[in-house]
Amino acid sequence: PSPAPVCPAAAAGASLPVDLLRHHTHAVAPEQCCSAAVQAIDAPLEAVWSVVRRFDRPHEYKKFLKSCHVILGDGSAVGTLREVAVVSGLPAGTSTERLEILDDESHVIGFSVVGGDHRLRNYRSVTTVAAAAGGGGGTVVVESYVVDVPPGNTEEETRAFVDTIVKCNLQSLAEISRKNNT
Ligand code: A9S
Repeated sequence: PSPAPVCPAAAAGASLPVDLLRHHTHAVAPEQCCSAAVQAIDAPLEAVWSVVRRFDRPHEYKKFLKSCHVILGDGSAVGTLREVAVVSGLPAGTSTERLEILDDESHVIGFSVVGGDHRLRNYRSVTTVAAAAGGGGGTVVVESYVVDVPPGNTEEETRAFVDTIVKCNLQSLAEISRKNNT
């Protein structure tokens, strides 16, 4: 395969230290698209990370998911597979996802979609959690992704669909993290 271009999603996390920023720099093949979302959260890093790091419990904050079962691995080792069930009303039933990175020191988690009955082929995302600059005790979460553009859809449509889901998830994460902290 020819060398893939680098995703400009990295720009969205521009205020991150470079060691985190590199996790948001994705190779993007032709017929793929990528993007990133940033969420400031009014809760300490550990309150946010304790929710995000649970690869076995994504439905705790992702409201489009109704359940999750670990089908291979222990839930926190790279290579762990989970199968999530999607709430009704979405063009999907289940998704099979592989844990690609879980770093409790740098606060990085990433997974890839390896199967399921939905249209987001080769979805891959990375989420980083960092203390907000300025020492106010807040947290900044950056989530970036790359995915195949489904046949019949445009890049813009795909980004709009996925961005909506990712932003909803991050808002829900903010709410739960604040609650956990009070
Ligand atoms: O779960 C995530 O972190 C992010 C996304 C974009 C998940 C998308 C999804 O789970 C649905 C919500 C079901 C939408 C998948 C894999 C496919 C969809 O069509």
